[in-house]
Amino acid sequence: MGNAEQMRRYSKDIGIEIAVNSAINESDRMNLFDDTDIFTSVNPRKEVFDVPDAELMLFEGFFSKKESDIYYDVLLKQTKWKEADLTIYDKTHIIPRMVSWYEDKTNPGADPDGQDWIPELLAIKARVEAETEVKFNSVLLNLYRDGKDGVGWHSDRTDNFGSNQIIASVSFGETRPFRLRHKTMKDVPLVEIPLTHGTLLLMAGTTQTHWEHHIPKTAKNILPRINLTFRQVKRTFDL
Ligand SMILES: O=C(O)CCC(=O)C(=O)O
Repeated sequence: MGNAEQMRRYSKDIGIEIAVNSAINESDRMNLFDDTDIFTSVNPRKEVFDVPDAELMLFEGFFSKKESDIYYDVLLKQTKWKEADLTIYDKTHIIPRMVSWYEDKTNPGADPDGQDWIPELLAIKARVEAETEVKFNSVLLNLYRDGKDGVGWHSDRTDNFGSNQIIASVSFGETRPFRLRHKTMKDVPLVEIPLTHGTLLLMAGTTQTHWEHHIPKTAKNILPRINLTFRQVKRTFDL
């Protein structure tokens, strides 16, 4: 079974419609996630971004091509994806992507709707923890079904995550540009990072306080992308 057919089946399994571009033939499609030579290197390519008020570090090829293909397939098929909504000024909007939330049940005040960790997610978490020497207790999975899915400018909430949190972002599937802009220093250039299959991006220090990020939509006919943001959730309670 070719990738296009697999993709159609997975999309049917998880109840989403994925546009199939008839102009892309089967062999091109099978090589879609092979179009980079980063996987030929033994060690991931590491890049530290020299920008004010942020600590940003990228590991391209953090997961090998083989690992990335397996995790992509498993997460696409086995995740209980759901639509989420966002209320702004009393108006509720469906957000253009699907999500799934996992959190340690032992975390005080843990979201009761959190899914149960699956072995593959625990394995990804362990690799990220070994690299960062940080323990994460939760992860948000985002599924961008096609170019119509994206995420608008925002920074990750710091109220129940604690300040100066570290966020470890892992991407599988279609490469999408991840854009960052400084919230107040308008002369600081926009940063654009293509998040390729198997990439790990670390955002630490005051990144969330001073910067916003987004994934733009695109009219291009593209395949799905899965993003995982590992977090350290510390919930606060009114006693
Ligand atoms: O998909 C991404 O790389 C970013 C996801 C994101 O911004 C978020 O989960 O808050």
